[in-house]
Amino acid sequence: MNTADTTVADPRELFRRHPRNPILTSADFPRMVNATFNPGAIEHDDETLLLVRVEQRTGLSYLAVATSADGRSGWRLDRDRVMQPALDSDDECWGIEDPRITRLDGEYLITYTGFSRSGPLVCLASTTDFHTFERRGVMMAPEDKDAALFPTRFDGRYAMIHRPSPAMAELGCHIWLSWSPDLRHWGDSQVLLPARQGGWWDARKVGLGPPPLATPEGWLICYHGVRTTASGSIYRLGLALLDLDDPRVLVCRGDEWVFGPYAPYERNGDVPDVVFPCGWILHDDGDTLDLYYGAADSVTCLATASLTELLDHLRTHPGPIGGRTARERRPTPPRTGSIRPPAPRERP
Ligand code: BMA
Repeated sequence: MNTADTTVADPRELFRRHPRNPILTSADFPRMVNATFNPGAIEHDDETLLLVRVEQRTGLSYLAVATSADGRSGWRLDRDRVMQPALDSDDECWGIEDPRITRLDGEYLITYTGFSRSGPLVCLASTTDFHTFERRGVMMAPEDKDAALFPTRFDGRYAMIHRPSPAMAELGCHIWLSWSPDLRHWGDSQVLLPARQGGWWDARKVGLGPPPLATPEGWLICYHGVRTTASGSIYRLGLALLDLDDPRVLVCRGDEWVFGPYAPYERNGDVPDVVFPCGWILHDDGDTLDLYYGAADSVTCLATASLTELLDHLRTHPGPIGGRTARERRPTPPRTGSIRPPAPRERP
């Protein structure tokens, strides 16, 4: 291992850190803030747009827009392009965090965590320009977070991945999938990707990273897995694939983590040993995938991978799905009168 290069853990790593990481820090903000991390990402107006979580020196977070022509440098922060929490509401009284952006039906849908009086919950906002944001309300009651919408509907219904937390922490925090006809009423919920058990890197807690990405082999999922150690938690990233037409079916889940804290800015910060992506952008070549992530709950970073290599990796590193096989995980067919299973997806 080359200990002199702090950006390359091992040349065989699938994700390569940008040499100028961190690409955004609190020093880039005109006003003093504590940290900027866990960004959502999307292409908008021929630019890369990040919606970064900005933690103020009050401890509460808001969301700020940062744009760049190449997605790597020259980030512009516009004082007026921000989404502030509704501090007078129960839902967001302690800030808003960790946005994921999905383009659907001509608008951008932003799922984010509201820090409510009863803990984290899942909220929705929409925008067409990232100048003004319309609040669409709470979608999942507390405790729930790490939510993102699919960029398509299935048989007319919206699908959302999210992560409720059980009151009994020893049961583990698993990733769920829920359905809605209108983005307000959610149901038909099921565990999609459970935390594994015992010695696994993703044994205690898992949560979705960026929104699902349509690939020829299925919906690519990047999720964080949390390992608790004697000196704290380690947040690492793994991959899984869902069936393109029926995302309830977990087709494959990798065994190893594919990205973890290594560089100093990931190992040191407010919360050490955390990499936490909320957005990724696939380039026009259909292969270059830019992953935008928060490091150590302090700064915003970029790592790049080849989609082909990620899919190859999943093919060659299949792991246990979490105790049950994909077939067993498929819900029993609905009885007469209940909601129909999703039909083939409408292509994004
Ligand atoms: C998660 C979220 C993230 C945070 C991570 C590590 O539960 O709250 O916002 O980055 O923990 O602290």
